[in-house]
Amino acid sequence: MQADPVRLERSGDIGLILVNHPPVNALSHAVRLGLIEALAAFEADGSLRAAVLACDGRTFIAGADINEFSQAPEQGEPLLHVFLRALDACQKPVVAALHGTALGGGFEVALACHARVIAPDGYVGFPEVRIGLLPGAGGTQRTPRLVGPLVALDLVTSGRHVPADEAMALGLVDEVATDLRRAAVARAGQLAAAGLLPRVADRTIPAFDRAAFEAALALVHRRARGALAPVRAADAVTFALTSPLQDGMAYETALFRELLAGPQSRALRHLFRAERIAARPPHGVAPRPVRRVGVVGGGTMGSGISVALTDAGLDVTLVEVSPTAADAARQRVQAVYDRQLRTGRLSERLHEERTGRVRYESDLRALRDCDLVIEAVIEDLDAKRAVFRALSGIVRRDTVLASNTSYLDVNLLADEVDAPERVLGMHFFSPAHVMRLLEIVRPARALPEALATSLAVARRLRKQAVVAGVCDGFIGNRILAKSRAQAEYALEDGALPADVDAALEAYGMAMGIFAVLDMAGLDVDWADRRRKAAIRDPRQRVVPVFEQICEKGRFGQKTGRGFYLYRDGQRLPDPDVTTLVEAASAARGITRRTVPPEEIQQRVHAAMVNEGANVLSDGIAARPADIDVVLVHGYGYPAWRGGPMHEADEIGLREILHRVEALHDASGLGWEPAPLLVELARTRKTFADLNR
Ligand code: T1G
Repeated sequence: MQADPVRLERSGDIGLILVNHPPVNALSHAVRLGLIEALAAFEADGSLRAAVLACDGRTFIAGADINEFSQAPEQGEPLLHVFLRALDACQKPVVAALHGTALGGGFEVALACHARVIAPDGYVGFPEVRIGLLPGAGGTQRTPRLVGPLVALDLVTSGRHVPADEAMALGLVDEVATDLRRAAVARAGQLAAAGLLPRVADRTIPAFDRAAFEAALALVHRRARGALAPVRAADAVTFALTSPLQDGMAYETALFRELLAGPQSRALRHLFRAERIAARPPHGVAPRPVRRVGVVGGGTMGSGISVALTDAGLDVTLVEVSPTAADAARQRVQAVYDRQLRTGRLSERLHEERTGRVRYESDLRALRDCDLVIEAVIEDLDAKRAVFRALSGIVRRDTVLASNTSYLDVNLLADEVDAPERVLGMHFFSPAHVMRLLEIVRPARALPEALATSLAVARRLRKQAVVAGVCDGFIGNRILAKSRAQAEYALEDGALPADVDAALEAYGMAMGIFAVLDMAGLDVDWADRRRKAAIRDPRQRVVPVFEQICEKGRFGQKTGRGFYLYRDGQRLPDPDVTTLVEAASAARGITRRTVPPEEIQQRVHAAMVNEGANVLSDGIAARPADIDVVLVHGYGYPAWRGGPMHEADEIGLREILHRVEALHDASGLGWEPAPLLVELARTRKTFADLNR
């Protein structure tokens, strides 16, 4: 049993209430109990005239202990409110010393203190909405009193982390101090000497622009796309504008309990754990240090990967086939940074530093000192083989060699090098400097050190890594191919692209499947579909519309027409596509019908789950939760649904099996129920049982 996680020490006549509960000083039951006891001891000690509340380790309290939420409610006593009420009643000043990420309940504790001092590299925030909750210990009521309703609304509904300098500018903290502990002790002494007890709770809501607040509220509702927590958090802030603090706290608690008991928070807390388990490195294996990274190929992906690596502080050398091509790559990287500068997302200093940190070469030998090389040339096996063969004679034997391929067999690339155990796939998603998902593709001979190294680089890039086995499409694209097939079948059955996309967006997807295809460019997929057509069983049901659109040279947004017509920045139904779809129905002898949105949603979801079960059986994904992480972070699956496999458990696998059997009845070969799904349904087990 760990020693008491909270202790009371002193610095002269200033008390130090210190929390030590690794890894993030979460407000577990023991910590809450310790805080109550330490505060009482501080108050009772007449020789202490003020106190500082601080934490050991990497961060100030980063929030409530998420693991406790799935435990029985009685575990929750004493609630955080008990400690906060004791703080409110305290007759001696307590100053919070914030470092690392003072988040959620941690920042709510800080708001109940009499002042807040933060380290220059510290952050504050309310990430509760990211796990389907809202600040449940006064955050929605104190924050509008401290910094006004508009800032409060932004913080509690976005969940974003606010850096120290912005927190100071907004008035969330009172001081930014490099010597944090000393500054907090000094401030506590000053408050005591002045006899001041400034409480956020004593403040009233400052004057604010009501029209701006109403507009911000409307934006929260629009952006929620089915997520409940941001909307409820906005309700709580709105309630604060016209209610006494205690009434507001009671209302906030009611909303908090409603969300905690609901499916969305269960789903988002599932994802919180799943993301960390998916990215966990092999136990006891040290990653190799990576500072210099080579990128081969400076097209859209190669330049995007170079930006992601540069943003993470790595030294990047990008190699293209010629000086002209290398310069074109430089221009692509430059364009990304110029846009960030123009839109104010990047300072002049960082713009200059980052654009200057990438080297552009046209000779692979420039990569000889690299610790990692990422190949991002065209999706052609021979072209990639040639790169790996050449690299093998240039880089060190322990340099990790990774391919950005989206479906090719990485084992075949490993065959080309002298030390195949250091070869794997790092499948980025476009745009590579934006999309969080990174599939780490592990071929048969890859050593744990190579895997650990690529996972460490993913973490450095702040990417969400998921390890995949080698198959056509790995995890995400393999599942997407099946769900997209169902979307195309729905066209033949009677729907139009706009109907399918509307149904999927109503489901919470960021964008409908056909709109995404038009945005990415149909030509990208066309090559892949031709490749698959060459190896596909001719008895499988295939809808010809995609190919027919491509044969007209229509590749989506970039040509002004694809599944939709693009005019004056608008996406419009294309009558030509309607004609093609109707002809496809006729050719298959289908009498077109209205396909209800729920049917489209269920068929697409069932297709994902069934193929996900096959992906698991084939050992391509280690656990169902990894599949959820891939679909949420790479394919716009609504996070508040937890991912397709989690959602299947929520619906029930017997029902899911019935839906898959219906797909099989309607579409035949290639739609057989996955044996794993059949087995789980038969034995009344869940995918969650496989996540352990
Ligand atoms: N509870 C329990 N464990 C937590 C935790 C938490 N709040 N936060 C992190 N961990 C574990 C995590 O599972 C991992 O464990 C390890 O710490 C390192 O995390 C009342 C109700 C703080 C920014 O939502 O955002 O307060 O996998 O890998 O990348 O109103 O963790 O190693 O075993 O993420 O450096 C609100 C969630 C809670 C913060 C650090 N707070 N955490 O990121 O490390 S609800 C949050 C994070 C609340 C109040 C409400 C991040 C981080 P393991 P990590 P990191």
